[in-house]
Amino acid sequence: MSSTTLDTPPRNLVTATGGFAGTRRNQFPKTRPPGYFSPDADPAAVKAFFEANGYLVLENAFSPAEVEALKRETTLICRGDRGALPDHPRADAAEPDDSVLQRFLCIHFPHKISEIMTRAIHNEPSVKALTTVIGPNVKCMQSMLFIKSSGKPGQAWHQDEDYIPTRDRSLTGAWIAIDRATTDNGCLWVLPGSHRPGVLWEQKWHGDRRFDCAEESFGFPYRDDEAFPVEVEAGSVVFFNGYLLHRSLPNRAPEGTYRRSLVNHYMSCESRLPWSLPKEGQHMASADHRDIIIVAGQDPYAHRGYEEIHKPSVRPSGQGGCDKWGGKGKQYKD
Ligand SMILES: O=C(O)CCC(=O)C(=O)O
Repeated sequence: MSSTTLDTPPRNLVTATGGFAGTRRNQFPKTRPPGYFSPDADPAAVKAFFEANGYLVLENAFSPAEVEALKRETTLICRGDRGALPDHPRADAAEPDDSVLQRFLCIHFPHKISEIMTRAIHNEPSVKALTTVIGPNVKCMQSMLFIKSSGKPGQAWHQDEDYIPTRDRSLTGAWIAIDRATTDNGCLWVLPGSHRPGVLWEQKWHGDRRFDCAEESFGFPYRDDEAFPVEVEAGSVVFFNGYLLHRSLPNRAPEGTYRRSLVNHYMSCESRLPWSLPKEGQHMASADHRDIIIVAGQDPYAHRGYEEIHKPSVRPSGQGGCDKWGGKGKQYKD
């Protein structure tokens, strides 16, 4: 994976912080590793685990009915029934759902066209966890809906702050499992504790068919065999810090199965969000992307107003090449 460029940190990255503190309802995986919490868990334990490891799992955040609603909505979005998607005409009513879903790896900004996806951003147990790990004032700026049918690739090692920069390192992903996620169907893998150095590692093109068009971070002092597979039940949410190295592998489960997940990104309201270029005459340091949703507390910059900037887009899976995502230099090795 990577050459060592920093002093190698202790190998046992997961601290002994108690991971389970609440009412266990499901039995998957049968023995929960540290870091799996229920919505009634002690916030101090949640915060301690997250700060030490850079991730945590909140089980039963979404009810089975809410998960079913997200599943149905995913199909309607892919069919084009919630609004046009670039380069993807609305599906013919006669086309089976499976055939439609297989056209997509991921749709960015689904909340822009879907009330159900927007509602998920405000999911109560998730917001409680977010205020525990981020602070009282929380905003959301992005959503991504992964469909990932069998055969579809994963995403190489990366840190989300490489793409969505905050000023206070508060970026937090909330990865909502719409299907049970396992190592077979391409669950998330994390390098526990890798957020702590606060370094954004360089990135390069990987050329590896296991992964989509996004580049891969390299040069960090962690090995693949230190990674933890975050296997979760549908309805669980994996929270992870924007500096945490994470990846996912392809869905290798039998044909006709999916690993759907909705990933929403949040940060503190106190931080400006230098995500889009400054406006004319504006200094880079005052740039503040205002296409945001306040989910908790106060927005100290409310006087700046809010904007609608993003529209849904379809993320390339790499199957048709990566020309539209990073240029023509990106060739797969095979
Ligand atoms: O769900 C996946 O496969 C990858 C998600 C991811 O890397 C992210 O949300 O940053």
